[in-house]
Amino acid sequence: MSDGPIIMSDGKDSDSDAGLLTETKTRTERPPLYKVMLLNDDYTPMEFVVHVLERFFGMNHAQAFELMLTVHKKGLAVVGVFSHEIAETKVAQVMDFAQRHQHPLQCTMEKE
Ligand code: TYC
Repeated sequence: MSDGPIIMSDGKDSDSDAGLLTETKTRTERPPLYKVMLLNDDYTPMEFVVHVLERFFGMNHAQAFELMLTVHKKGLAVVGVFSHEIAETKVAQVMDFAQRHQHPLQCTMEKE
């Protein structure tokens, strides 16, 4: 007489999952992105804003001039989209540079 499966009170044999693999699907979320924005004001010279866009946002002169005019006309514009750490660095660099030149230029960031 051979030993058969041990039958449990719930009707399943004790080894019913033998050989099954446990697959866990892990969702990898992308880190959030942040818009960096420049705000218009009445005092910061246009050339200074163009210089900021060239220096900290890697734009050529024509791109920088066009975006400066957009901020001037619309009140604000997104000048780049970055990870949280890079966005914070850009904002700090622009704010520090403006303050050192005594211009009231404002730069902010916002979750996309
Ligand atoms: N409005 C400013 C002027 O007429 C120019 C300016 C543009 C200032 C963009 C800030 O983010 C700015 N001199």
